[in-house]
Amino acid sequence: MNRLKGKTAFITGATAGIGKATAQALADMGVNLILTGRRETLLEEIKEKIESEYEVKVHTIKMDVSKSEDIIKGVESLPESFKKIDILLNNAGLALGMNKIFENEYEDFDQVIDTNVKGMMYVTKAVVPYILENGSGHIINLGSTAGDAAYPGGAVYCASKAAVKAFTDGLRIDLIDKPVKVTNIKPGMVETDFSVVRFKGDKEKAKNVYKGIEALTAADVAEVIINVLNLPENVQVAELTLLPLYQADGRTTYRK
Ligand code: 8X3
Repeated sequence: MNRLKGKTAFITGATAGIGKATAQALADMGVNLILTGRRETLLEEIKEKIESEYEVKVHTIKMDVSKSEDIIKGVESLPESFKKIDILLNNAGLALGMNKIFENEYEDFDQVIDTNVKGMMYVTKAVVPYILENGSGHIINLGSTAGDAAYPGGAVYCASKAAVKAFTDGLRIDLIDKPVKVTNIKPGMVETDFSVVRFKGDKEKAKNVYKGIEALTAADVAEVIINVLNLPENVQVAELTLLPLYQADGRTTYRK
């Protein structure tokens, strides 16, 4: 059953990885999209591709989620037909470096926390009033197994994902008297350009992260998100952990 057709979703970090895969999967369900990201050309390419392949409308906003003024401007300039928002996917996020905390760069702390934590908060604050105006909706925040337990070299990233958990729970509490679902999706290993970004372009290092194990794909995570969004009205998934077969938790993998 498709309960999503005709709805509108707002996605951050839509130009790559899980954000892009979920945009495509939602379009396949007949969901109109507001795609946001920092790379305008990529946003336009994705819009064109999706509008040519699916019967949906796509609006793009070039914005950096760590800049509240970008978000306010982008959301205020939404065309009337995109103001009825049903779904918010707070997906934009990154890790930078895998050194010991005291060997990491201050700038990297800022970028990770500003994007993963403050960005999620800013976008939520800006978009929730539209969801409430619309009547009902669903907010999905991209957490991680990294938010459940820290791992070596992951202190800042893991802290940011632990914050996603606490924020998601707090938001669900704040929306208790409204017909709005709030979910924390926590994937384990997903092979996207996540590790390439983390290792600042070092593809060899990035590849090693997934050596001997078949990681999840962005499309796998997108499929789970669609299923969570498509549940009956009274079913609210608070938190969902998804792992590839040979991963047991954020720190335990079996590599062949
Ligand atoms: C990404 C999962 O294991 O690379 O959120 O930290 S991990």
